[in-house]
Amino acid sequence: MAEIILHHYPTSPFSEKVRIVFGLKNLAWRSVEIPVIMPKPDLMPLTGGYRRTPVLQIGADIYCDTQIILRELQKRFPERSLTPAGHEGVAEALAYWADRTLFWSAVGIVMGTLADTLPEAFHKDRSAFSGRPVDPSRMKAMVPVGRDQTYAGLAHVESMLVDGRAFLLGGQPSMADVAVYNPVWFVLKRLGASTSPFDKLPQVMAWAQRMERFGHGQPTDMAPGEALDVAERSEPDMPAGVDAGDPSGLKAGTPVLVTPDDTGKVPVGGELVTLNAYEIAVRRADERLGTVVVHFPRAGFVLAPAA
Ligand SMILES: N[C@@H](CCC(=O)N[C@@H](CS)C(=O)NCC(=O)O)C(=O)O
Repeated sequence: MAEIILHHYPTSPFSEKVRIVFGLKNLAWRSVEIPVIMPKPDLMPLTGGYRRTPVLQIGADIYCDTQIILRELQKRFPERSLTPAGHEGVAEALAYWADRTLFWSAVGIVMGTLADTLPEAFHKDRSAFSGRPVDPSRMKAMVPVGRDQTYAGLAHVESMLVDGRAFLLGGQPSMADVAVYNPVWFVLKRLGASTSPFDKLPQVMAWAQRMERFGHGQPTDMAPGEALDVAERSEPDMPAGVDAGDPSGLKAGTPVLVTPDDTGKVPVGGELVTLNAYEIAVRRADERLGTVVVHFPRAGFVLAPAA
């Protein structure tokens, strides 16, 4: 199998969600550091426009969004499963809540507290990314809201752990743990362990330490150009195909656009090759790289025929 390449940057919490899975599964991987803000000229040829962080590359297959990244890692490396048998749906649903709700509350604490230290270029980039103005005074005003919502969300996690279990769904870590760890890690790394409301959540703090101990597996740096060379000389894997009974009625080979429904809403165009309840994949041709297949999760992405 081709090497696992993660395009990411150290301070990215969604990247930490993937790095901790590398640790959990004890994987060797290649690390390509990408810019924190646009432009990302060495990433765009791979994704066709998707700009968010992280992106996973395996040969000429490109995985956008941590939902599909984790699904693919789980498929290729089933040992130390992240979806405990009989609890797959609960693990996925809790992870989706953490990604889409808890995460933003934690962002409110971190970004509001650091607002005055962040450069103007960052505020401008994140305004375009989120589709609404991001300015220091608004961010600072949101800190109490972020704190309270993080408290309300993590109270559920605290109550899950209070019976002495090591991880959210039992004795082994699952998708739910790595997804909740993402925003928890973000606050603790950027602002420290005394940040409110973490002083009120002893079980969550002890659990976060258990999670941190998994580490990041074995990363080796890779230059961005080398990752592009890997894609250029690789062929994408055989796609899973389009479900005949898919509610969209779309057929394999249809030209489509795939766009995140929340942030970084840049459409990626290509020919539909995979469609099911969990995944959308498109084949696209890049002038330098040749053919690549770009994979997205179904949840949280808008799929439409290209006009
Ligand atoms: N749903 C996406 C969210 C990814 C996301 O929002 N990542 C942040 C960084 S942690 C991002 O893309 N920020 C803007 C950027 O890096 O350009 C996922 O699960 O991968």
